[in-house]
Amino acid sequence: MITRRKFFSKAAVVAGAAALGPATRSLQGAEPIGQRSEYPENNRENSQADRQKYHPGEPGKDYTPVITPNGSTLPYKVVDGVKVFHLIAEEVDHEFAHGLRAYCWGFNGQVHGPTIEAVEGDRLRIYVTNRLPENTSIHWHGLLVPSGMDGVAGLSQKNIAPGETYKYAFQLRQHGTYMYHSHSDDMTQIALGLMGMFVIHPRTPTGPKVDRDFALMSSEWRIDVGTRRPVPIEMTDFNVLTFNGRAFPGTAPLVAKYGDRVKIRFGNLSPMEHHPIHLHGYRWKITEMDGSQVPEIAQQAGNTLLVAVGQTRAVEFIADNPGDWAMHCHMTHHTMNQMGHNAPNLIGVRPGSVDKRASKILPGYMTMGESGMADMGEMGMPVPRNSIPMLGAPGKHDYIDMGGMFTILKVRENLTSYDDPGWYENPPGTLASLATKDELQRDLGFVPRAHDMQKPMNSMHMD
Ligand SMILES: [Cu+2]
Repeated sequence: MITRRKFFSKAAVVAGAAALGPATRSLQGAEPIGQRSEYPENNRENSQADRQKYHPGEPGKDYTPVITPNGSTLPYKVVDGVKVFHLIAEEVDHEFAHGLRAYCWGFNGQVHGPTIEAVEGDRLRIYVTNRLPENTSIHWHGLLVPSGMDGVAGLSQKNIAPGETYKYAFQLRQHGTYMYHSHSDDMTQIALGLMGMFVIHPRTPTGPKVDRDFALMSSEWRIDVGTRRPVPIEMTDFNVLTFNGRAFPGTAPLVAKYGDRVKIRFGNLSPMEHHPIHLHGYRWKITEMDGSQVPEIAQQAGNTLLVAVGQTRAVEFIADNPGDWAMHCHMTHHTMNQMGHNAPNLIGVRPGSVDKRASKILPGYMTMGESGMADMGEMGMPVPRNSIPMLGAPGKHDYIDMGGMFTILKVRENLTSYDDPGWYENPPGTLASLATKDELQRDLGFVPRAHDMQKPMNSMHMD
C-alpha cells in the first residue's frame, strides 16, 4: 500500500525530475502526476515485474476452486491483466425447497448472488447493474479497499439508480473469506437476499492443500404461508432459514472422499440472528475469523461455531469418519420449515371425542401435536399452496423431521466422483438397532415396556 507519505515523496521526486531534465531517466514508467490510475494505491506495483508477480490467478493452477452448494461462482474475463466481473441486481423467482418459491432480490438470476472468487494481488473491475425498482449499491464486506469503493450509498458513493451500471475497481490486498451485500436500503435489500460470498485465495499458499473447499452463507426469511414475497420489516419471527438460499431438504449435500482435507467457509448475513453451526461426527479447527488466518497454534478445536451476523468463519478437518453427518444451526427453530409459533401447546393432551365433534363443523379437522410435532411433515397433510409447513424429507432409515438451516456432509471411501453418493451403507454392527429381549435381560435385568418403567437405570446396583 502506498502511504500518504510515500505518495508525497514520489510526487516530490517526479517534480524534482522535471526540474533536473533528462538526467533522471530512471524514473521512466512512473505514472505522470495528475493522471490518476484506477489503482492509485498500487502505482508502484504496476511495473512489469509486479504484473508478472500478480498475474491474474487461475483456477486449478493458482487455487482449488471453491464449491458453493446450490450456488455458483461468478465467471470473469481478463482484460489487460484485470479480472472483469459483472453483477446484475434483479428480482429472482427463487425456490427455497420443493413447494416454496418467492420473489426475492438476487444477482444474475440467483439467490444469493454467485460467489466471487479471486487471488490476492488480482486487480478487479466489478460492474454492478441495477435492475431493481429502487436504488442500490454494493459493499465489499471485509475487503481493504479505498474509501470510495466501499459501497455505502450516500457515504462512500452515489446510489446506483435503476438502470445504471457502476464500476468498482480495486486490487485485492488480502486473502480469506469475505462477503458482498447491498448497502442501500439495507433492511429491505438484505431481507430479500441481495448478497453473496467473496473468497480470496492466497497468492503464496502456506499450510496443507485443501481438497474440498465449501462456502455456505446463512440467512433467514419471513415468508407467510401462501404468500410469495419475503417480509422485509420482520425483526424476530423468521420462518425460513437457509444455507445458500435453500432450506432442507432443498440443500445439496457436501460430498467428500475419505481422507480429503475439507474446508468449510461460513458467512452469516441474516437480518437479525446469529447461528451456532454444528457438525456431527467431527472435530474441526477454526482456521479463519472474518477472513484473517488463525495461526496454527491458536486454532481452536470444536464442533459448534457461532457465526454472528456480519461474520465469516472457516474450519478445516480431515474427512476420516465415513457416513452421513448432519450439519445445521443448533437453534431448534432454525431447523424447521415455515412453522408458526402461535399454536396452542397440545403435548400430553388427550383429544377424546373432540376431533369427531369438531369435524362436523370443520370437515377434516384433526387435533395435532399431542404427542410431539415430529409427524406433522410426514403425514403429508394438505397445506396451502406455495408453502412448506413442517416439511422434512424421507431418509434411509425413517422420515427426517428437519428443515431450514440443515445440510448433510457425506463422506465415503472409494468415491469416483463428487456427485451425491446416496445414503450411507452402515457397516455391520455400526447401526443403532432395536434391542432384543435377550440383550435387555442380560444388561438391564428386565424388559422395559411403555407403561411400567419401574426400574430406571439410576435405581440399579452398579457393582
Ligand atoms: Cu440459527
